[in-house]
Amino acid sequence: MLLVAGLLATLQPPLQPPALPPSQPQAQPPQRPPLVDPPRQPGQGPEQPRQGFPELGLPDPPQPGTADEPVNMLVNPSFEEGIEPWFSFAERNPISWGPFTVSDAMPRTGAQSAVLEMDSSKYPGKTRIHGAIQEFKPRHAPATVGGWYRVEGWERGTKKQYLQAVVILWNVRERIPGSRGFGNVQIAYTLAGVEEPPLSISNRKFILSGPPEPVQTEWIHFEVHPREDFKQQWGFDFEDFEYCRILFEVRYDDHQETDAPSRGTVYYDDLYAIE
Ligand SMILES: [Ca+2]
Repeated sequence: MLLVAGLLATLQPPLQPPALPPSQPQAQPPQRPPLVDPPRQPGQGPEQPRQGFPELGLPDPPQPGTADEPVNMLVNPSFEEGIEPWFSFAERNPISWGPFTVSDAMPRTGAQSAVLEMDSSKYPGKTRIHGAIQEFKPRHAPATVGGWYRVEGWERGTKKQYLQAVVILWNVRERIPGSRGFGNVQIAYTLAGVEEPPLSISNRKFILSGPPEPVQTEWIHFEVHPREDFKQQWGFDFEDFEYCRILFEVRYDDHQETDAPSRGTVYYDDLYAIE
């Protein structure tokens, strides 16, 4: 109907607006408060993509702004500038890691998103991780980390095949309660694909969320609260560490040669980390 109305409107001669006296003052509409950004909304859930309907979509992700607004510590969070400064370990650790790309195939906002293509038939080995990584130096673990992911072509080949976001405090120089000398602490938030912790790593705590099988062909919002979780998991509010590393991943572990292929394409877009 809108299209028809638009066509009709283009066919009709434009109506002349009534002339107003030039000196008549116009009443100003009241200023509305800014819309609340999605990162401030707790929880997670499916969300309709806004592709093609930007004027009807959700508010934009947080941008660096005034002191009252949360500042996203991730640079290039919507992948509009390409890959940098995101990176992966595909070159440094090709035994376990695979690459990711940035493309215009499936943006959530803007023109691009990160693309993680998992396909066990292309790689040997039991473990394969595709992840987009960024590092920064906050004073504490970030209070809030979130963003959107989208899964397509999910084929389960093994039980441990999942999406997760990992927050690592690197080279903690404080005494870590309950530990025996390791220098970094991690929380892995599973986002979809597993119902129990997929690995046992002494300095990594898992916090499980999301469905056992990922929702497909929809952008899914996720949001977690690492600072509170680090305090709960370790009983300590870490402050003296070298930097924080965040990884947004899709991966599999313990994939056997006799298993069916593990496949899936995962897009990430509009990621954020707020101190
Ligand atoms: Ca984008």
